[in-house]
Amino acid sequence: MRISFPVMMFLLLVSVASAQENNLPQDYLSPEFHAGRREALRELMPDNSVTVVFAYPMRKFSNDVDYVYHPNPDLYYFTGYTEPNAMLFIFKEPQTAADGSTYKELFFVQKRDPGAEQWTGIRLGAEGVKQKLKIAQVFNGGDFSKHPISFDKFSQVLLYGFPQDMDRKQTRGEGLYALMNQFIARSGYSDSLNGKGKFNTTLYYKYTAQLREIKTEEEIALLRKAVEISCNGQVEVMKAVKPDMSEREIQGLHEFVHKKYGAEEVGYPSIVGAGNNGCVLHYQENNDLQVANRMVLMDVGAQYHGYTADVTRTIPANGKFTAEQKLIYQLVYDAQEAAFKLCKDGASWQELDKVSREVILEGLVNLGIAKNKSEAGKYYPHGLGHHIGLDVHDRGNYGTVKKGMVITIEPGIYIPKNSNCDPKWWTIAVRIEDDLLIREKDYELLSRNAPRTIAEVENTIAQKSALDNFVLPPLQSGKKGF
Ligand SMILES: [Mn+2]
Repeated sequence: MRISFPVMMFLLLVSVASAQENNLPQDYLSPEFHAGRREALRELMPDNSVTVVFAYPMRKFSNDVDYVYHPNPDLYYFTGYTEPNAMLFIFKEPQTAADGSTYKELFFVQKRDPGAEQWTGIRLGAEGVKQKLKIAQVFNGGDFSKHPISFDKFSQVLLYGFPQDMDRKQTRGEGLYALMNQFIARSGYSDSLNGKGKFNTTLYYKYTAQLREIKTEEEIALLRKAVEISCNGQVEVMKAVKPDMSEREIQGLHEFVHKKYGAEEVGYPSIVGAGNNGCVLHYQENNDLQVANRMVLMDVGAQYHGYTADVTRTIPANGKFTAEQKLIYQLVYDAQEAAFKLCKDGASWQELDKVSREVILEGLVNLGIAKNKSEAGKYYPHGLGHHIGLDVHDRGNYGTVKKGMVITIEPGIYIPKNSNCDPKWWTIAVRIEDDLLIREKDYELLSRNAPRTIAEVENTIAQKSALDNFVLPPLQSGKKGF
């Protein structure tokens, strides 16, 4: 068949356009993953119960601008839905509709709205959720008031409770507040009942922790990627770092590398603290204009498709650790290694913490920084580690470490200015944080690509960086006559 030139051009344009439309990531969690998680929850739930999961609220950034929306990790885990204004019910037993059909879930989502979508982007709507996320019973939020479901008959309603800072006075419309208020009115729930009677927050927390703490293969693939991206960020920053850089600039380099690899967000506000700033555990001002000849503590994690890494490296900005810095760094490193050795299925969190803490406390006493272990404790004021996943401090138990968990091991020593020790130790802050996948007999160090020994760190800083030639012109806007 001969195709005329105009038709050919048309087909070409259509194919180019559709290729562009489809140029999207393909490695999201599958509908089967989410369905499997709902089924796993259902198996744990007690007889005659329902679990309720609400979307997170939108948060105001300024005037008529909202913060970038972050979905409730639980709702994402059970559905894959990333929009606000939604409410999910998961029933233990199949429920019977008026027409005799049965359903195991109900999902109310925000409706399509061309006017709103022109401003804030395409919504899936009920039909889109059915097709894309393969959930059977999906309705617009506005349909909840008409749905005949009754909550009287359930012996237990499992839910998290509502954020305390939410204004729930708004009752009209189809948004999250309307859904919550209608749920409250129809179920008899109130804040004072939270955790009492049939409203069970304890079981909700227990079951979601039990599920989310053990990662499936699909989740591990995303975490592996988030961690690898974060490690490459650490490597590139080590190669590029110079004493005249600012904390903000170093933060930007990490986050540029994350985005270059397609990570949407950081999993928590990036921590880049030079010298004494490293002693602030969750420092996030990052506003020191010159890291100078100090150590820089960099706790930065890429978030990829909802899953976040959590990797910390502490490096000398001028490329060489001082003698004192080396001694402290090596103590933290040894503490981390002591914990690593015990990491496997069945290990106890408490034991991991104890063994590695002992290394640090003893070391600080031996160096004369503290008179005894109890005094040394103030230089290590946090726990050894935590689960990572959809939350950086992911839900899970902290009793036994199990196969399939992904955890951080992050000992640290922080000696602030004016501490009760020789001033030569002051302002030294070191944290080394790695991400581990627990296996039956050992672990996989997911963050192995980030240099960790003193020699590896110094050798990486000595390497050239493409950014060495990336020089921006000085700003003129502060000058007279600009
Ligand atoms: Mn951490």
